Amino acid sequence: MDQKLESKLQEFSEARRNGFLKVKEFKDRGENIVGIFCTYTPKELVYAAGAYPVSLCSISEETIPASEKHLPKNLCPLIKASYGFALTDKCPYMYFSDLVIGETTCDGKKKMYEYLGEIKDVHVMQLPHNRENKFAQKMWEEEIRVLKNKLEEKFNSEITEEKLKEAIKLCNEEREVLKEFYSLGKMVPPVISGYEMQKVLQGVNYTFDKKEQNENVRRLIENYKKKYENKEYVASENAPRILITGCPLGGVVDKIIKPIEEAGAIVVAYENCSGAKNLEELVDETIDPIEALGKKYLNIPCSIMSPNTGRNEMIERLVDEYKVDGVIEIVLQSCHTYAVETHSVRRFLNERAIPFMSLETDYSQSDNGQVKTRLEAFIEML
Ligand code: BJ8
Repeated sequence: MDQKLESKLQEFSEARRNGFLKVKEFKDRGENIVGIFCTYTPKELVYAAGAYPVSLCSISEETIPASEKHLPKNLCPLIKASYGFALTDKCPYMYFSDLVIGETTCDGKKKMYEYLGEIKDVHVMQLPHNRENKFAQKMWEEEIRVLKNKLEEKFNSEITEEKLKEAIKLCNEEREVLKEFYSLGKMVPPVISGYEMQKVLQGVNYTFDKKEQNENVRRLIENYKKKYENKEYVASENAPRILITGCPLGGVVDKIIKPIEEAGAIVVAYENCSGAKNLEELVDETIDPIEALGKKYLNIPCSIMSPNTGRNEMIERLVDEYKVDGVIEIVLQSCHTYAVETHSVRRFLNERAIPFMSLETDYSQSDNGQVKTRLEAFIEML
């Protein structure tokens, strides 16, 4: 790999750690930080309030024992880790957040926010769970207005229509660039590994200067395109092509993506929250900004919605566009909504003769061997 490309990738891989220093620097110069957990957060409002959103979804098991003093053991590791980091003050993003925004997504998260509210200033948005309900869109728009008021009050800053439109433009530009980046996965033979792709997609959760980030991602895209022209592929055109779906991957990238690619397959697309689910749809810049935010965010096809037909439709489209040979679903332990939805995804893909496997795991290392064996067996069968 050429040095420039390697150093850019390194920057994204280390974005979370580098961001720790940045966030302190920002606080020292009086900037406001808002911690967010979920793809449903309309982060445009945070920018429009003159603050910076930062992702709080914790991705290591380090603080899980501390969180289990208050939370049950059989709870999703993402929820336990997030709460654990707040409890132990070990995450600078959480520590420096002036406000934390949560949404009523799954039961575990919304109950955890009650305890988190004892440690931090937490604002919970009431998210409707049936987007087909005729009141859902209006209700969600109201929730967006309530958040707008909260941010204005908290940061003593008026969110004008102009500022909001500007923030929408900024976030759409980021989405467009990232979409172009992950579309590199369409190339046959592949020029980018799923592991590298994931590092970049996660790194952007911890960068503050979005204009600089966009330029860096554009440079990466150009570099990978050159590699394609020079026939510098990372796998052969016959390597099995994998789509990842399911829960957020942050805490299990090394456990899942590495063994898939070490077994000779290549992850070409992510349907989950670091990929298409979050980035495919833009916010409409031609209509009222609150209505546009309401539409975009309510349309996210997460399993906490019921019904959630959008997820299977998106998987089908990605399978087609990225020439996918097999779909692997990751379910974090005790995530009921994804675990229940597994049957619907399996049935949908079986009907189309698309190989599918679902894998339940957590943040620990104890099942590494078992996970690797199952992944290898699936890939061998493709
Ligand atoms: S939009 S995927 S970030 S809710 S915390 S639901 S894993 S039991 S994170 Fe999520 Fe928003 Fe949906 Fe994306 Fe399951 Fe764990 Fe709940 Fe989770």
